[in-house]
Amino acid sequence: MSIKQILFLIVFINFVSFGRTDKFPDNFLFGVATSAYQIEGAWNQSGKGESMWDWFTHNFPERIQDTSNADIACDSYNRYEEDVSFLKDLNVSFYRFSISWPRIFPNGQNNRVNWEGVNYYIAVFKLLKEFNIEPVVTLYHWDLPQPLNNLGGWTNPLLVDYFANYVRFCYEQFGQYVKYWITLNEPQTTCINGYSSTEFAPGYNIKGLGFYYCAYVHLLAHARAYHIYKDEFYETQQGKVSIDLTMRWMEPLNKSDESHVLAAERTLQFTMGLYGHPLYLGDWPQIVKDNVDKRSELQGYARSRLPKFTSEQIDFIKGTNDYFALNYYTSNLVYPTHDITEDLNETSYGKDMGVSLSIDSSWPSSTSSWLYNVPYGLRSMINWVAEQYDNPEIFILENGFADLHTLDDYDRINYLNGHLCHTLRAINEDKRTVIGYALWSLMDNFEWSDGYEQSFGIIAVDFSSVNLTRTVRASYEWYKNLIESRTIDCEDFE
Ligand code: GBH
Repeated sequence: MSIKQILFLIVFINFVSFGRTDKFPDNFLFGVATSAYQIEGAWNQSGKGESMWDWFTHNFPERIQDTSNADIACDSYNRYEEDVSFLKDLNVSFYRFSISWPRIFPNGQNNRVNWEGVNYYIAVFKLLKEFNIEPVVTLYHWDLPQPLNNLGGWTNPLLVDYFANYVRFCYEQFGQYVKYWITLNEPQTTCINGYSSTEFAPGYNIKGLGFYYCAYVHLLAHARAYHIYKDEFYETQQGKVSIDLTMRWMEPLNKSDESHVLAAERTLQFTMGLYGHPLYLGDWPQIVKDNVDKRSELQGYARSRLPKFTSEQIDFIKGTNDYFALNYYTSNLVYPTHDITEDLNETSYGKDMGVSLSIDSSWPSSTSSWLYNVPYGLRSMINWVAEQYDNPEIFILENGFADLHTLDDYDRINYLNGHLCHTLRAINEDKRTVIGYALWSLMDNFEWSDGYEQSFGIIAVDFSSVNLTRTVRASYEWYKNLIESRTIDCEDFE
């Protein structure tokens, strides 16, 4: 045993036997999260159509660390009963999972419905209901039907209509089971990694344009999905609809340097604000308009690289978030690099912001290159969102830690403990409304461009075994205990 593990045990025993600690509010919701492409497998089983991630991993295996794909993944499509039994054992209040659009509409459109796929989700809903577990449902977690990707995917405004038909069908079929809907997962990630880099599907590196067009189409699609629910389903189903937004907290590299403080704020506006501002305040953030319009003009573009919303669109999008679905994993340090009138030969959103990002060498790393353990960043993020958007109800829907498949995952426990303590402080000391927390993830799964190399689960999955054996980790027991006691030891997490 390492010193760290011994220390953990002492803390753990102390925690179990004396139970003196901080307590979560009685109505605070604890849950876990997954997504369809990452866990379901059965990529072409029972009538499912091809998704853009199927296409991406099959055609560009070299873009995935271990050249793998999610053809089988955790095979949850066939093993959901086992997975739900873990949820029951954990005693979570809710389970966040996503519906696969191409499993419902194999070619993306509603002229052909795959009823086997529909029945699969109904079976999951029924089982959750039997165990009193609230489903928190993501309608889209990156698995776009490939025929729609062929039409330009998230750069094509027609996608708004196709998405509308798909979500209407989901509200009709599944709405009686669902109180919390999420329209789209992390558009920021899709638009950066998928449309401004080759890293994620579809891998279209449309520098300086993809980032904004993709955001524009996502926001319109979300607003459409929101209005459809309000106009056609809310009266009978009484649920809430939100878009899931993710952010790294941005800390000025030098807090006493005003230009660093401004650079950090600018970065927050270009990433979280790009979505939050249209949703809560109307239209793009002013700094985004100023910078992108200015640079586009200086670069000789006939029109700004930032698509304009009409005033009807601004009104249509504003006010369409019933709660603030927030994912938080990590933080960055920010410093300014250039004036936006400089470096004009390079077209990218990074140059539009005029900043560079780094990390603090004191932040503990994970095995994943981008993920550092910075718990106070979550509290800062919650406060930033609350201040910018007039105290919305915040629902943390992803937070988690990567390692290399270890069962004694004390680093993960440490990460989760710190983030939950900072969540509690945001509630108790900062008086913010945070209604719940979803741990990413219930189990190891296909981690996008990292394949199966990085594991995020509190349940380990042996991907080399025939039965895809699930084994609980130390963090699983820790989380189970936390859910039961609703208390947490926060002494070490200042
Ligand atoms: C979430 O993304 C996803 O919603 C979830 O599906 C995923 O499994 C989980 O987190 C863990 O990654 O460009 O250097 O940042 C979190 C945000 C954005 C983190 C893309 C990884 C790629 C490397 N992710 N990022 S980098």
